[in-house]
Amino acid sequence: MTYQPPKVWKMKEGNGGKFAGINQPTAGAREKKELPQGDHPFQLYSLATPNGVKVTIMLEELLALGIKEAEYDAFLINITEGDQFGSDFVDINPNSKIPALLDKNKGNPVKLFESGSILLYLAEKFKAFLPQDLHKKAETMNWLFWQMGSAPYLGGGFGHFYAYAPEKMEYPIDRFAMETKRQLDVLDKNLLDREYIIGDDYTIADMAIFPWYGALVKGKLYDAAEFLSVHEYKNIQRWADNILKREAVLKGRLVNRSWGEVQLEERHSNNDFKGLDLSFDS
Ligand SMILES: N[C@@H](CCC(=O)N[C@@H](CS)C(=O)NCC(=O)O)C(=O)O
Repeated sequence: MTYQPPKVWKMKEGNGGKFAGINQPTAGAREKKELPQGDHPFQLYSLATPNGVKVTIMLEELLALGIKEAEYDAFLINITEGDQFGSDFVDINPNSKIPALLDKNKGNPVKLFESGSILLYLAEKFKAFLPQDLHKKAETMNWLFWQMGSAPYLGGGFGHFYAYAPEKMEYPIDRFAMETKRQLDVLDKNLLDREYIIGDDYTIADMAIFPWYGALVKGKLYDAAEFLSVHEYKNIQRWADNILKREAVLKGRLVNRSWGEVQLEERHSNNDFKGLDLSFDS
């Protein structure tokens, strides 16, 4: 390692690697830009990355329960084009990251950002996928917040240095591969005698964890299945296979997907899934 940090860090052209075009050390809107709005109670501005998919799975699960008040319009936010820095988006999420959700809430709108916060909001609003029992609720929260705190090591740490950084560097790849495998082992041990993350109940903890760790063990993240020996995590594999049987999950993964063979850039009703192969990439 030959790099010597200067006394004061300054942004250099291109030092954001693959995401150099969008990363800057400042926050706030970069341009005035309106967001479209549909007729449904919820307006989602997102992309089918793991953080985005958590929310679309939840919305599709709520609709599958017959909760019509959870109907939503999903609009595409193209983060490589910088849509997350438009003024309307920043007004909902000052952190400029997908997912962002607007609950029209009968004329008294609620702005929502951070996927964990959105899951919790929806679970409480519709009294679904969050057990009321004190112990079960506490455990759901534990695992929801575990996901929010852990996935940045998987994504921003391991994924960034293994898949995106302009050069392969042993130290960070080693450091974050070890941490990612430790996290996988935590999950695998937890799932040893449990069907779902907290036991018998399928909750927002499963919806938060699946798009990251389920995708990872199924070889869909960073092309890292062999490198991380994901086949060893038998309990996570079984859990992920089980979750992938849920139609709401298959639908949720597809919403705001703008790449690959099967795409659905915007979603406005259940009809939008007609004719699409929901089992893509499974
Ligand atoms: N902790 C946030 C993370 C959101 C996040 O990192 N979103 C990424 C896509 S997965 C994003 O919008 N990146 C755009 C950017 O960094 O400018 C959440 O869970 O909602």
